[in-house]
Amino acid sequence: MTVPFRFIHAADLHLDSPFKGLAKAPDPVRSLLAESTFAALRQLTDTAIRGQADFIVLSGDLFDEADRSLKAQLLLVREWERLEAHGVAVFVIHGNHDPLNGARADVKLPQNVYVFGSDQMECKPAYRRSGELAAFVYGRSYGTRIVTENMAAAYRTQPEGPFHIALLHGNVDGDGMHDPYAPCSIEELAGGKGFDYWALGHIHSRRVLHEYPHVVYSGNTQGRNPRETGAKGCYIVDVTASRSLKLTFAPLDTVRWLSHAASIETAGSEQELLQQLMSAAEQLAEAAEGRSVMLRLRLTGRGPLHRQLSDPIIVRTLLEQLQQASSENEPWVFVYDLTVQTGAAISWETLEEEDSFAGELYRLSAGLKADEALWREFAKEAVSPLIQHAKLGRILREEFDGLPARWLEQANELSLGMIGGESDEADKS
Ligand SMILES: [Mn+2]
Repeated sequence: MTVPFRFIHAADLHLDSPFKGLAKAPDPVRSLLAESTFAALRQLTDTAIRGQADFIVLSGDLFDEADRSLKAQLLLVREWERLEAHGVAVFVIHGNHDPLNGARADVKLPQNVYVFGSDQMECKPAYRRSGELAAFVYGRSYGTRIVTENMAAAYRTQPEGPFHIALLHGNVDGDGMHDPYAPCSIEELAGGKGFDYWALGHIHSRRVLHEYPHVVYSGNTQGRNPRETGAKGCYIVDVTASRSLKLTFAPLDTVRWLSHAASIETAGSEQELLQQLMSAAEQLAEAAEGRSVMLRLRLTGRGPLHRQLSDPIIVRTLLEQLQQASSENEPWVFVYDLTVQTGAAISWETLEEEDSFAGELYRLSAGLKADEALWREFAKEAVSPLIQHAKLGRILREEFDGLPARWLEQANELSLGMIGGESDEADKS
């Protein structure tokens, strides 16, 4: 038996992230993004106070830079003081973005905050706000930016603890998208080490890797780039007297990054497509529940507009129109990118039988597709007149064996799309 309690697990706050590459975005977009990591921090405090959490664990990368910005440090302390006033303790480890050897101002932390050192794993008791012992919290910070040893290997539980929460900033099971810091395996964490909850940081997408014992990445608190899509926030963890756990995700983000695929199938004109995209953006904004949205739109599918969309001026104009329609009032939707992945409205079945140039081209490419050596030879021959060209020649003299196979598919799509467009024009005249 243990006393029931509630804690919050968050990680990777990356306070004061710079949001590079948005020089062309309008001012309201850039300023809301610049403040978004701080807004998420305030939301975290509010969530803890409103939800009457007993304590918070933060699993590394609180700051974006090892040399912490003064603003980030001061705002963090202000939020921690708010938590102190409500009797909420905070347990912190630092990660690869904010190791303990980074430069910082001489900022005094309030009494309710404990920052784990980097020499070895330490253990601290965590109490309910009413005073009873709830759990033991274990952690170890990064001393320097790069930690390639398995930190978890040296984690040990203290026998008298009622519930064991381990804070670890690291890469479980070698996620190739993230640096291989403090590597360890899920078997190791979920196996007989005796911890009840591994509060992980480092991987920015939210994942529950195991239950009983729980091995959990809370993900970061605010998306920071096009790869970090969807809701971002923290887990509220309720532990009952019988030691069963309930995890509730609480979103903390103020700006949400989304990627949306829109088919061009039913759009008969550019104007119609623009209308469809605008209403798609509106729906996504509604689903974001009052948050602003950074939106990438991907045009997909086959349709009559395919040929027009191969013109970059048309795509840019559509994007400008979408951008003008948004980002004026908060919450805004800012379409930062419009990607075209469409195909021509071609009926492959008809083409296969068709007695036409397009039909012949289709049959040729179908034949080449079936024989890889043949299409590479064909490609080589097709570009041979360009070999004499000063710059192109250098590229073309390279190995043809290394050409990606999708090029054949793309060439097929492109050439048939162009021919299809021409015959459309002919029909109209
Ligand atoms: Mn991080």
